Amino acid sequence: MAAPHPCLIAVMGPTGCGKSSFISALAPGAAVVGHKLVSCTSEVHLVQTTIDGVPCVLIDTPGFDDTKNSDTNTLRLIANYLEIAHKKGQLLNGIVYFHRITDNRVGGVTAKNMRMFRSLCGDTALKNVTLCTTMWDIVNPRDAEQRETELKDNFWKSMITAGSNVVRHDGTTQSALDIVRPLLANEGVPVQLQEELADGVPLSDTASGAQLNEELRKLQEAHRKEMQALRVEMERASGQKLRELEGELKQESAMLRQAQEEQRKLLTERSSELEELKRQLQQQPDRWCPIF
Ligand SMILES: Nc1nc2c(ncn2[C@@H]2O[C@H](COP(=O)(O)OP(=O)(O)OP(=O)(O)O)[C@@H](O)[C@H]2O)c(=O)[nH]1
Ligand SMILES: [Mg+2]
Repeated sequence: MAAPHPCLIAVMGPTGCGKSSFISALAPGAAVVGHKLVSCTSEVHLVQTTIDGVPCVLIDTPGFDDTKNSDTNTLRLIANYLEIAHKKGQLLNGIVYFHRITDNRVGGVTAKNMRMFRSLCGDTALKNVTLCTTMWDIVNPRDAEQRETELKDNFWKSMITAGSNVVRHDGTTQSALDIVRPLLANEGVPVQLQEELADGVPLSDTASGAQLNEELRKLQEAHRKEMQALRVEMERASGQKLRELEGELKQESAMLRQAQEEQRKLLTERSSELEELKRQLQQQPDRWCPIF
């Protein structure tokens, strides 16, 4: 008889919010925790462990706005892993989405990560989602509680209504276990991205692909506006100031090209990447759970 599927838990959220630390608390030494301003996890990492006797695979993912990887690469990577697992009939028993309670507003990168997560997850899988806040130890408790209430009443309201849970993680193994234990009993669900890919929808046309496309369009618009403003300023500048503005214009122009390149890359076929990933996964030495 085939071995039962292990429990599959994806860990997602912006860079530096404590995803790998959480996994390390459950499987010491298995995940790489960052200590610098740059992103640490730029690849998807699979961590195998046993929790209360239940074999588990934890998927450590990079966040969008990773300093080492483009958002397009991040989405492609996550999509490749999720597609392979789905094809093998392995659904997600839990998805833990991380958020730093130290963030005093949900804007920029934090908001982008939430939008990307929502479009990737869809609605059906929300019952298996745990929204987990970290960094409670370095924030004024009253401010943090106020932010948590705001998240629950606003940004996370529809997710909570659809069955998502909100928890606090204090960094300890006990806290990580308390968060994961309820997920072990969940029935697996596909996320929207997996269903779309299984239906043959190209990544760029999936909800998360379309969301990323929109993020890249807005980014290009912002760079174009900035370049326009710099050109106006340059007309009145001379000497050192002019050279500085020319440098800034060059930088903006490079960032615009990069965003355009990312948009193009979103459209390119993934079949060879998928084959390469399958080959790599099959070569893993201790494949006690053939999910991937
Ligand atoms: N004070 C405090 N620091 C934390 C907490 N959780 C994580 N950290 C620290 O935050 C930094 C980033 O943590 P990681 O676990 O690497 O974050 P990540 O989400 O995996 O980041 P990426 O891999 O870059 O996406 C590390 O220095 C951790 O030690 C927490 O609850 N409180
Ligand atoms: Mg990490």
